[in-house]
Amino acid sequence: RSPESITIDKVSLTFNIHHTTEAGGRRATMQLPHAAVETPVFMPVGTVATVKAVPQHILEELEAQIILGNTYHLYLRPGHEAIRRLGGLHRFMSWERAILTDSGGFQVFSLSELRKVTENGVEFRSHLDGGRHFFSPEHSMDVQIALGSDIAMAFDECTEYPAEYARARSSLDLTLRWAERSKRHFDAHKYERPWDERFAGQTPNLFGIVQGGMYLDLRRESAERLVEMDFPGYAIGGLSVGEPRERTREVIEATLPLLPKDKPRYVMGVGYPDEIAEYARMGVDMMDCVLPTRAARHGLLFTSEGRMNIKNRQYAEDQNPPDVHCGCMVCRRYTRAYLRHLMAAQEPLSAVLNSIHNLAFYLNTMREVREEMSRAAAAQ
Ligand code: PRF
Ligand code: ZN
Repeated sequence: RSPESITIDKVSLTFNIHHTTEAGGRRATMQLPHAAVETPVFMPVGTVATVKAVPQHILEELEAQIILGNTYHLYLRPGHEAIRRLGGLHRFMSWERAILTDSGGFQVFSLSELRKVTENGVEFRSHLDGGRHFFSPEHSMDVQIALGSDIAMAFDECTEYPAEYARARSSLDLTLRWAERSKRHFDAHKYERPWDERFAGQTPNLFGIVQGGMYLDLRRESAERLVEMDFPGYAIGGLSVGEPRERTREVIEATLPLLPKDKPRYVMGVGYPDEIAEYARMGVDMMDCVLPTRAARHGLLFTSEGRMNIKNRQYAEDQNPPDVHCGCMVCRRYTRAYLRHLMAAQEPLSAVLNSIHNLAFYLNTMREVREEMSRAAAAQ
């Protein structure tokens, strides 16, 4: 439909691996339409076109390279057609770096009310006003294409935990049928992205999502079927749904070798700082999590000495920075006593400063893993 699609069809994602480690980790550059992303990367979550409490210019200063947006939320408000008319999500929120959008499946399951899952899709009521809506794989693709993200996700069902084998099996089968429908519709319509000069000849990229609950044979089948469909990247979904951490690691460890080595691999919705570092060292290239920003709003700070509840009385007259080993813009300037006061007084700045530090901590954690990989490669 777009005149560009007739004349140009540029590669929209390249993944250049610089170093690999014995443990299977890799340092790479993923080139997307809007930006290059150094991996392994942590992606801050910006559900409703904002990473809660953190303005875009500060995300840039923190060197966030790619952020998440959510199909479910942006479809409900302000609406994907409005965002398309406003030039796409990047222009709407004034973010020039990369954006990944989640397909809405997971959010429908975790947020909406009165869901009804059928072969065709999911009927649900909005968590905002109770209005009725329907999401199908095709509709999720239309919304993500209208947003103009760099990476779109297949429409999947995140199998709940715990799930019996038969339930995980039929949930996976549905997700695989939805993956095929997602891909077919996406490929037919990806040129209908909003007009954006950064796309010149390029399009969003669609990633497949491995499901299968905690059953390794289902995970294998899921990975194999998705690899046959040939996506430019693959996610591992259905984790961090209440299972013990050891299971999460086991599923990731079993699934990674089944995914193409030369394509990006993304684990959705994890985890604590030590977990994201561990998974990156195992060969996970991308991760996202609401934890740094959500915990920040509850006064929980991640530091080099572990977790710290800034509400605690013991910090009332503590003049140290939140994390003595962190050089972020918050730790360079403010004290624990001040952050505790802001929290006690329920001041909005509390959420801002806590979120900035936690994001800095997550982003620095991944930067250190990348540097560690380069040092290991240089020493060989
Ligand atoms: N599927 C999708 N998004 C997700 C997940 C999933 O399984 C998870 C898993 N916790 C987080 N976000 N589409
Ligand atoms: Zn800090």
